[in-house]
Amino acid sequence: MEINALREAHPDHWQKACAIRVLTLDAVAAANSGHSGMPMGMADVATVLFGKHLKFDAANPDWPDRDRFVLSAGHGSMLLYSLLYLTDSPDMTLEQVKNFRQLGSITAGHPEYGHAKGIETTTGPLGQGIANSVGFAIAEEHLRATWGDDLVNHYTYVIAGDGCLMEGVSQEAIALAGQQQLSKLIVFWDDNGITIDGPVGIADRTDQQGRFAACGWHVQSIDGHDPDAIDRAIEQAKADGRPSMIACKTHIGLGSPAQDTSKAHGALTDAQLIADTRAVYGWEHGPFEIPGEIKAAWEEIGARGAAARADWESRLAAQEGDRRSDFERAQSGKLPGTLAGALADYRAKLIADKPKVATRKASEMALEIINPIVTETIGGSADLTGSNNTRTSEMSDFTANNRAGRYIRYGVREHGMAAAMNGLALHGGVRPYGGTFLCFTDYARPSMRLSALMGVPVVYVMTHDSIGLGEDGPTHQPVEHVAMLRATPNMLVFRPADVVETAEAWEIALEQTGTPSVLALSRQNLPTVRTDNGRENLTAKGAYILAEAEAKRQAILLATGSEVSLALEARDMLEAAGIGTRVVSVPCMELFEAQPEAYRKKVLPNSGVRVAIEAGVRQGWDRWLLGERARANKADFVGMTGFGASAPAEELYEHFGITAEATVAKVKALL
Ligand SMILES: Cc1ncc(C[n+]2csc(CCOP(=O)(O)OP(=O)(O)O)c2C)c(N)n1
Ligand SMILES: [Mg+2]
Repeated sequence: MEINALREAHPDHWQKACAIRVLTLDAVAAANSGHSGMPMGMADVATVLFGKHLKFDAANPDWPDRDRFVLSAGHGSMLLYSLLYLTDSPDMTLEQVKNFRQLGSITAGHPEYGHAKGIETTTGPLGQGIANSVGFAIAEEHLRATWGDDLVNHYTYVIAGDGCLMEGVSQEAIALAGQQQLSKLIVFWDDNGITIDGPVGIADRTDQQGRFAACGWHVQSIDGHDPDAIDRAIEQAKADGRPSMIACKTHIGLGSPAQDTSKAHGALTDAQLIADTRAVYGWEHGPFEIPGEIKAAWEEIGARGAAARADWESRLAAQEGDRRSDFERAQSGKLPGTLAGALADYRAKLIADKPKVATRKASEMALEIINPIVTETIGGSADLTGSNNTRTSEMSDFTANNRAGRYIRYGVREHGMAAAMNGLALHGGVRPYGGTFLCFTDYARPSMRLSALMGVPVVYVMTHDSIGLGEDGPTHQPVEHVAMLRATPNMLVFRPADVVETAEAWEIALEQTGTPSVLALSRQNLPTVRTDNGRENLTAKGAYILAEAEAKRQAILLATGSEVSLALEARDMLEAAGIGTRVVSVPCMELFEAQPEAYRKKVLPNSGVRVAIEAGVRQGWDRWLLGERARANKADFVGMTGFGASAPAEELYEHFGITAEATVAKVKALL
């Protein structure tokens, strides 16, 4: 639609959409940075979506049964900030919009979860939002099956750009959504034909509509500036039983001299350009000035869902028995009160039985206790269920025909799985965990980083955690991954030594409300090394004295996971030689770092020599080997310095010198 025709045919719509456009121009100009073109191009779609379809109540932006709106093309953040401000969402004041991209404002360069209510997820890394949205839609389907449609019944809407659809993760997300027939997922593709380097055609000739259709989606194509066409397309998308993609032909930077060029992608700050664009819009108001009647029209839209929300509140209040408190507990992320006792009893039994199992098996055993109690868990694996041991006995698969199922077959889609789990966690009411091999953290990592940045308590069950996996060889043997994960802020990295520590790690991971966790778990069987004190969760301290020196203490061995039993062997040999040796198990460095100095000093006093043992690279260990009262010439490391190899695990440990003997030799050399 030409601008003049649009203005004449839909004057009210035009004014509302222009409010988004000029706020974007003004905020980007004030910040002297940002992205003007996308909000200017998608303002019509957003105006129709918010104006006529999105179920929300601006005054209560965290109402659990609201429709979710995900701005996958996160660089267009001013679209979202404008919408929140115009509809009168409580966090988003005009001051915040004026402080776009400034330190301390909630209007960050890209939308950040937690800055303002109404920002459903952090986007900016292209493709993440559309992949999160699959998790949002799965959560909705599952919770609707669980609680009934009087409590849960909403849509997930997404705006994705060319960049989102070029990113590989979009394919994983689209395929998963198609397979699961997520009919309440509706994606608007901002089909503007432009990315940063120029026209999309210089790098891509994909038939996007064909691609979505091939994955089982309902597909439409419309003029993304025509309000009637947008409205009709949304109606049809809602009516179809498949997830829907609406290709919206738009003009990036609509109405500006930069329209339809990649110049419009970024910051349009030139004063003359902005003035000319305002003139094209027929917008005669000053910077950040929204006339009262246009603001009022938007506020009316913001209040449109108030009655629906109030009705929902009364339906929640009218629930029978414990249903209301159960629903609210699951929403809050609080664990059922009975879990801690059940896990403590379970650990006491393990200490009595001393099973020798792989920690991946230990994880399954812990989940067999957890899943019947914490019924909001949603498990899954990226096609490695039998290896990750993520599916417990009472779980059934979540499918199009079984929405009550709590186990997701993510397929061979680690990145899509991690992104979907972020969406599940962000939706609320469910607790997602999912597995793959630790080495394939690399394939999931962009979303894992966002779990940490957003502070969502996803649990990553990463098995086959070292050369100890053996014959699959160096392609599958993680070496640097634990270090990389430990380097990630706000992430708990557990490498439990045995069945007891694994159960403890699970308890801590589930207690988190603002931090994701990684469980690095062994393929190979490991003896139970914790032989006393099952009731206190010692993993919660991050590191603790597992075995005290008997002879006068001269050495401290620190180890994690499968290497803890090696450390105990080395201790026996050293004690036999008259060298008193303490073994410290270090299941979680982050939690140990958080302990008070007095506790850390008790565990790591300033005497004797220290050797750490971990079948990975040394990076990350030096704090404990060189700092914390240690001396550089009195510390050493037993681990990996390069990639692994393909051979039976025991031979690999010998080959790479990760043995009790090598540990003893290093201690003796230091003494
Ligand atoms: C994973 C990732 N890679 C690169 C970027 C940098 N980047 C931001 S926007 C963009 C181009 C996106 O094009 P499109 O989605 O078509 O947005 P439009 O130009 O239409 O606004 C790029 C490469 C990013 N944000 N995320
Ligand atoms: Mg584009």
